[in-house]
Amino acid sequence: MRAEKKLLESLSQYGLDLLWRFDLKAYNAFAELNPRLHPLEDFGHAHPRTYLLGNTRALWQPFANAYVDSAEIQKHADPLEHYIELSVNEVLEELDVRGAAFFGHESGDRLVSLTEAGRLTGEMSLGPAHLCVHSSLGSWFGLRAIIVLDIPSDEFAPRDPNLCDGCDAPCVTALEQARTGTTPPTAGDVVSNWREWVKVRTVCPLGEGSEYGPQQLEYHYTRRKSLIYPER
Ligand code: B12
Repeated sequence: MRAEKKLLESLSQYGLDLLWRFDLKAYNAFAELNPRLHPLEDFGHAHPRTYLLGNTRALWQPFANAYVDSAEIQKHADPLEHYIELSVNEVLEELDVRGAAFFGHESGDRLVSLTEAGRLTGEMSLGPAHLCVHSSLGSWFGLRAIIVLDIPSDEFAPRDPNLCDGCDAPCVTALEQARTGTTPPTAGDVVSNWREWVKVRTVCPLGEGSEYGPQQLEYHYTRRKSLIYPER
């Protein structure tokens, strides 16, 4: 547990404030069934200690401060993704165990399904609008990476909290209204109609009080660099 505490403390300084455990073996079994996914490094353990890393709105200030201070982050095509990689890699290097990180923005052989990892944590439900939903955060959180540590662990059997049971799913109506373009939708479709896409989150009965601030919100949907400055 020492490594876990240190990991969360270090990552939180970068605004990466959510860390949930899940079973890599169960994820790898899911990946085997999906032709686009690949089983992830397990360091030779049946159940290596594995985490899903995410963030709440706490990410914005540390990220915006780092962006203002670093010409390297500023010139990167995707500053937020670059900031997350830099931060996680730095934290992993400081640990006294080996670790591997697989980021949500990677593709090809390194594509991961963070929503499946989310489901396997037992801390959230995968809602009908393809977003993971948490009892207090609603869908107001980002999922960033899977972190595997070279530490043996036990099997971990999650219990689905079934948070969407009994809900009349206003998110599905909002999703249908937001989807004006191609099937499946592209990132470009989301940018061009982003205010409608935001409603998929705001109509959820969960997550009140966890909403992103205005800049973080618009940035996540549009990736417009001019929005990156610390919120006042
Ligand atoms: C590709 C992608 C998209 C594509 C989906 C294209 C499609 N298939 O229809 C587009 C560009 C439309 C999209 C949009 C958005 N996405 Co998206 N997306 C991803 C990404 C990078 C990869 C998904 C993937 O291919 N997984 C691999 C496959 C094999 O695994 P899978 O579990 O079967 O994945 C499927 C579903 O996840 C689904 N899916 C994922 N997003 C969406 C969105 C829509 C509208 C639909 C129909 C399906 C869908 O499509 C995948 C392939 O079939 C993930 C990050 C990740 N690596 O997991 C984020 C991710 C799922 N997206 C996320 C978010 C937040 C969004 C947006 C709200 C924009 C944003 N960045 O804030 C929007 C709107 C989503 C909504 N439902 O309202 C979050 C979800 C967080 C959460 N709380 O659940 C993730 C985890 C990224 C993150 N940074 O946190 N996304």
